[in-house]
Amino acid sequence: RPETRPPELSPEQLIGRMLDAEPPEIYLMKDMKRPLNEAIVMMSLTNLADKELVYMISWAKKIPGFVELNLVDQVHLLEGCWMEVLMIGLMWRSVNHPGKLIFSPDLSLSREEGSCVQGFVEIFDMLLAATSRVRELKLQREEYVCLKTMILLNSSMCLSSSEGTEEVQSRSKLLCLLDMVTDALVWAIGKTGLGFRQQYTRLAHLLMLLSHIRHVSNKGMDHLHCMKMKNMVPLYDLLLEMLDAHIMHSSRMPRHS
Ligand code: AOE
Repeated sequence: RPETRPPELSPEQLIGRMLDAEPPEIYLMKDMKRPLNEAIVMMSLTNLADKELVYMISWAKKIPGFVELNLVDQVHLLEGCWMEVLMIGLMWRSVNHPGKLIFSPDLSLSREEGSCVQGFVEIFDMLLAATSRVRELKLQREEYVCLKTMILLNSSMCLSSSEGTEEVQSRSKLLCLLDMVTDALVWAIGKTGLGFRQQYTRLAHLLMLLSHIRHVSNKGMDHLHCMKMKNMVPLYDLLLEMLDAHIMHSSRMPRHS
């Protein structure tokens, strides 16, 4: 495979760039009146996700090499990973608050508060369990940004892509980027001062987290589709339009939903 990596970007520098790309904290600026009901919680979560998705697009564009991929690949990657990226962010924010999910600094929910939304407790418990695992592993910020970028870059790995020269080039760029992020993660783990054996078992544990996150994300998507049927997520289509315009300049991709 051709080496397209800019030699000046060391693992340490790549991590620096990923740390710089981190999205800001989002405040809802609404005094959450309690007790919460289903409509208030879902409206707040949708509102939050709207804002986060806009930041997510800017985040992805700041990942070195992402904007050099072809546009169709950029869209597929974001489409394939947005819920997982939201969820790993949520786990990261919640890691020091056992039993709670910190959706934003002004919207944290306990399991009981979550249970007012139909079908939410199941997802909630999976998110809490995954967050506990993150806590046990004592995930470091440097490792976290690597994992999040891996979620993005890996999200359409098993989608068959066309065989045109541009597609093949973009695909090999993508694989090269993923290798760079892997090197960065290995470097970050190496910094923790663990022995060799513990370093690669840690690498395995961190990567195994990603399969849980994919699982919870799939469950969350199912749940979201149920909610949409109930007309609880009114901004969904609006947001889709906005994102299409944002990502694609000239809209020529088939819209799903
Ligand atoms: C998790 C983390 C977080 O920061 C916010 C949210 C808010 C909603 C939560 C979810 C979460 C956790 C799982 C929940 C879900 C509601 C139901 C589910 C609790 O069980 C998610 C709110 C989602 C709002 C709809 C957004 C539609 C986005 C469409 C995106 C898309 O199709 N494209 C093409 C754009 C992707 C580019 C970024």
